[in-house]
Amino acid sequence: MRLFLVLLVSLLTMVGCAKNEPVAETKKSADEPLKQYSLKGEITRLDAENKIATIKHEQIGDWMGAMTMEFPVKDAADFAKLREGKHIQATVNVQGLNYWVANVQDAVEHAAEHPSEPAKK
Ligand SMILES: [Cu+2]
Repeated sequence: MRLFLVLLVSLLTMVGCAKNEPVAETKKSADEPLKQYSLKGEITRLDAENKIATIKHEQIGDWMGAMTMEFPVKDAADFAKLREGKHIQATVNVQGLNYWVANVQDAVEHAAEHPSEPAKK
């Protein structure tokens, strides 16, 4: 009986350890649902080595207000479309704490608004 208890305790300990493996940190963002927002802004700086664009952007849905910040651009073809001073529209993918820009296009003139876009909360 005592042997059984010892085995049970060590088994439980192992299970406990397995649960606490450091997978949690990387898993967190990947498990989050992917959200997509449309972005409009002007490229103010490009870091070709790290494929990071600094974009002075307008309000991005309910994600963030207008500001200038750096965005990773994962796709090389998208990054190749970027020029400093250029106005673009694109999609911002947001997943947990990660975000990146995709679907880069030349900005459409200001007349085109987004009346069909529902207010998401
Ligand atoms: Cu921002």
